[in-house]
Amino acid sequence: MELPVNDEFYMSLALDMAERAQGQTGINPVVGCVIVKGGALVGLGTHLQRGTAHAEVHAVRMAGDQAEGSTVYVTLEPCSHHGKTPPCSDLLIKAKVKRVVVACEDPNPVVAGSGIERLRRHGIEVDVGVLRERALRLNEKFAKYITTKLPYVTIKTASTLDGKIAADTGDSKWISNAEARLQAHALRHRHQAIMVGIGTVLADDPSLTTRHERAEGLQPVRIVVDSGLRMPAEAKMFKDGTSPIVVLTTEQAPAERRRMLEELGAEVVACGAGPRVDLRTALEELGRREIGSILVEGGGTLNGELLQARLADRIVMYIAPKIVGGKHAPHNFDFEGIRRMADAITLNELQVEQVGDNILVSGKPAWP
Ligand code: AOF
Ligand code: ZN
Repeated sequence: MELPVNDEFYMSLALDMAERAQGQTGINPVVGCVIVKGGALVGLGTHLQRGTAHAEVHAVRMAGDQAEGSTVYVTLEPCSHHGKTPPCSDLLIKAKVKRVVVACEDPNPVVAGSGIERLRRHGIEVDVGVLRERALRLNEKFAKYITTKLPYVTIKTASTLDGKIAADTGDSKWISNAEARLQAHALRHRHQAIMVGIGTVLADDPSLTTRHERAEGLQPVRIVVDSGLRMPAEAKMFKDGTSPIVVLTTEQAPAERRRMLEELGAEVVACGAGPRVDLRTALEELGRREIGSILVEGGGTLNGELLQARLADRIVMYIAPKIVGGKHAPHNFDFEGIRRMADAITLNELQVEQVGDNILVSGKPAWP
């Protein structure tokens, strides 16, 4: 199909580039930039890593003299502040570009519209909102972190039709199909950390690494919620040394267990006086360590506690067409439960998709 050559045509290219950089910019957003002059592409740029050049810098450099009088497509409002790099709006002004098309405003309070304003003040035509929804979606994690300093929390589950994440016996290999499990690894790749409860470590001894054909080098931080510090020294996680391990516990945790885990290389963080890990404090602590997004891979207790504490931003559920029963088989969301249906947690912006014979349901939880 021939795509019409219009603003969306170029903005979607900028968004495609940004999309591919997901998972490698840390707490920074992913941003793409495309420069067009006289109906031809003259510059392309993507923000690749925190601390390195912004998307506009790469694109303007590539365009060289052709930036003058050009149209610049950028997926996020050009910045106006001196962060780790100088302001992009000044760069575009200096390059004498004619028009800037922006997909969405920068939610960063130090920018928040001031980049657009600065461009306009210098006589540059600015249009905002081309493919806005897609751009917002792309930087949801960044938006949450930069406005709250709390990491964006995605809960991912794989359950049976009757909501179980294992059989009565504990057997859980496998519930979801191979394609769904591959997607789960891609999801890991797009988060800065993976979080599990100690129950999952004791039951499955997971390595919590991203096994993806072309993403070997980029491993999320591994976080274990472990109130009583039951984490065993033999855990597989300690063996591979691929990425940092953070163990979240309470001030009541036994000092000698703490020392043992620290000697194995884990960072142990006390979150509240106990007896359970205070999850809100935990997220604050992780935010302070510049962890801006977390993929929670259960089990049911941690998932349930996060829901109850209203700390989940997105839920992604793979549901397999299996029914396993069992009174004691663990559920994907284990918590006390609501009393009236009117108090149920609901999913907004629901998306339903079929992944082979599995069903993928995702959305944003909302509390009444
Ligand atoms: C842009 N283009 O490509 C990106 C922007 O510490 P710094 O200098 O990297 O600044 C980070 C902030 O800059 C980040 O929080 C966000 O507000 C903006 N990111 N802006 O014009 C880009 N990555
Ligand atoms: Zn910038």
